[in-house]
Amino acid sequence: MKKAFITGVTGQDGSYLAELLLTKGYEVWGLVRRTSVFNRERIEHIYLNKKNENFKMIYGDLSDSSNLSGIIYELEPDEVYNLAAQSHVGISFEIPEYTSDVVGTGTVRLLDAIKKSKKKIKFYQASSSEIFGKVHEKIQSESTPFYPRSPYACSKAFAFYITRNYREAYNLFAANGILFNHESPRRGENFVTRKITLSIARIIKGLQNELTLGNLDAKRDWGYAPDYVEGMWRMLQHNKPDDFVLATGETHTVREFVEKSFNIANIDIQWEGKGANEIGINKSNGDVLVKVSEKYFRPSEVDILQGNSEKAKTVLGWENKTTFDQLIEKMVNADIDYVNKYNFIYK
Ligand code: NAP
Ligand code: F7E
Repeated sequence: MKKAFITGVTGQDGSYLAELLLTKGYEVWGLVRRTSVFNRERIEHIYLNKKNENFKMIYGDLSDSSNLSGIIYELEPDEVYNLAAQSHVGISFEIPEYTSDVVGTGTVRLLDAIKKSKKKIKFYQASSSEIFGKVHEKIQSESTPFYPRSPYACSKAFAFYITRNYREAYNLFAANGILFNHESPRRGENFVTRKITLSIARIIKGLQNELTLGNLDAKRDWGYAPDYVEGMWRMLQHNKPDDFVLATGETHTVREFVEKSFNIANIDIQWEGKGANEIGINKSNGDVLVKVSEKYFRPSEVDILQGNSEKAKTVLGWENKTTFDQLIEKMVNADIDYVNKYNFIYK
């Protein structure tokens, strides 16, 4: 039985990856942080009632090197997936030092623990399309130069290079997955897609009046998280360690995401005004449903991302499966169900 260790198992991707590896017969160990309230909603269905004897949790933190070395020494996993991060780009401007420590130095801590192990351990690093930032090429691939635009992206660029360096210097099987945005009903509530779909569900239910956003014109290449964790696993099954882009190849504006999400709820949005004064109105009754606030603008923005995952297709046989419209439909419908079930929380 193969043993995998996942950092960030309580996050969106970690939860889907744990499910995938369990179906493939792995013993899965997930790193969890001590928190004053439990935050294990995304993985509870995996372990409650001893449903999966092969799923185990272990306390730790990417800021604690002795803890990480101890875990690697004790577990001797076959594969390590480093998904833990302070992953919010906007918030990284407010907590840059902490973000660099966890996202950047945290990766070296883990790599160094693996380097010292007697066992040949394969390592996956959750790299990000944010490293392309102010893009040098219209469509970004593994060969596109980096131009990071936030403390988060600068830290991910460092983590990318240190992963490659440990691969070359110490012959580690260490792979970088440069993943473009991927979303799901498990996406954190303060990322733009989930903020939109959850707000729409609350608006329909009468629990919220309007949705306030930042830059409506930013463009992203949005995929579906369960498709992407399959690509992570494939990277570690390949015969040599390498770096791969995973993306849909399409790009859409935040504005488009808003319009299509409201459409699922049979609401047509009409835009009026410009910049911070722009509003989105319900065409049928004139209600203001969307507002813009400068509070959500970033000090330096990534205007557009669009990925080319041809290499992952050719070498790993990985392809994006879920369309933009299917993703939106899944997220809006899941949030409508969620709010119907738990609406008392928001009253
Ligand atoms: P997420 O939902 O924000 O999950 C982040 C995970 O990291 C959570 O389990 C969190 O634990 C954990 N974590 C945060 N700080 C930690 C620390 N100091 N020590 C240990 N664990 C810590 O992120 P995601 O969307 O699943 O993304 C997974 C990884 O892929 C991240 O590294 C992210 O930067 C990267 N990435 C994501 C995307 C995307 O579009 N989703 C694209 C490219 C790259 P708590 O639950 O305790 O907070
Ligand atoms: O923003 C704009 C915002 O926070 C997307 C992380 O998983 O993907 C994610 O980073 C865009 C940006 O994701 C709001 O300015 C407008 O242009 O959903 P986001 P992100 O910054 O692209 C990458 C690949 C990662 O690696 C990261 O870990 O939407 N936007 N209005 C807004 N964004 C937010 N959060 N909230 C708004 O109200």
